[in-house]
Amino acid sequence: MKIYLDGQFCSEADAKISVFDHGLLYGDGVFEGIRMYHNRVFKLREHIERLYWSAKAILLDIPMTQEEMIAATVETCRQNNLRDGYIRLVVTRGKGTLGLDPRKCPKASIIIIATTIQLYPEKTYAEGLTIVTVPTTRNIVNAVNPAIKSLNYLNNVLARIEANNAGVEEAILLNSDGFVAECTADNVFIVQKGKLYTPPLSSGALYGITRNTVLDVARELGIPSGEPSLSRYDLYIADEMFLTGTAAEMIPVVKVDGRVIGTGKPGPITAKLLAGFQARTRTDGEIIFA
Ligand code: PXG
Repeated sequence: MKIYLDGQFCSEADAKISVFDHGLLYGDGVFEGIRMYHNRVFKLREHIERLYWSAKAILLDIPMTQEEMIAATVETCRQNNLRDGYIRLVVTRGKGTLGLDPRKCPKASIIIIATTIQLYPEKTYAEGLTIVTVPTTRNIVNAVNPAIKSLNYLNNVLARIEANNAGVEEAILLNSDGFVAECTADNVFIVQKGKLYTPPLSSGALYGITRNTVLDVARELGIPSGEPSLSRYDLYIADEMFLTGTAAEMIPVVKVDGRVIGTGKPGPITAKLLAGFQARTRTDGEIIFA
């Protein structure tokens, strides 16, 4: 595996950062997870834009332009001879002192890892996930805003531990008002009487790129959609439910907190949206090998 680290490609063994990097010491940095499908980096421009928005929000200066970052990401896929797979892009505050003041970190570090991933077995996509809501609440927007894709994922890790303790693969986090925000690494959708709903961005959900894609596909298919506040009750009485995320893609949910969703099987509107999503992965994104 060849890893991009600060402008150079190196082996995994040589891809090292300082123990004084504030990404490690304080979770001070930002990241993206991106997919390649069929020789294209899916929605690369959108991911890079969001990375720079996250960096802007924490006043982190990324020492290259968005176009250069796009080129470096595509080149990392080429160096690893990958046409399908998963990219993890990390920008840390860089090496500093043991104090947390970011002014002591003169230069951000950029890491690009391109590899393969399968988050869930095929069976789970066919049969659907069982999930639970967990006690850990989504970060409030005026603390570390959950819209920032920061290296501070401890809130999400805690929720994932609670899912593990409950014997399930994902967790629904509610916001401090008690409404559904999202899962630990995915946005949430439900279908009710032919309409598609997902929590609003103000709920504390990430501005998900897969979420946006699914809303676009719904518009294209003429499926009405809305972004109202959703409570656990709304999930329990949904006809269909699924999660969206770059790594998980679109995954059906068939049980929440012991309540069977709809028929207990992935639903027909989920299937239509999935087909539309898969079609887009063939045509949308930067080409890797010309
Ligand atoms: N919510 C959160 C909190 C996320 O971190 C999503 C939603 C989905 O967003 P996109 O833009 O990918 O549709 C994410 C995605 C993983 C993994 O391994 C995924 C994410 C972060 C960390 C790990 O599945 N991000």
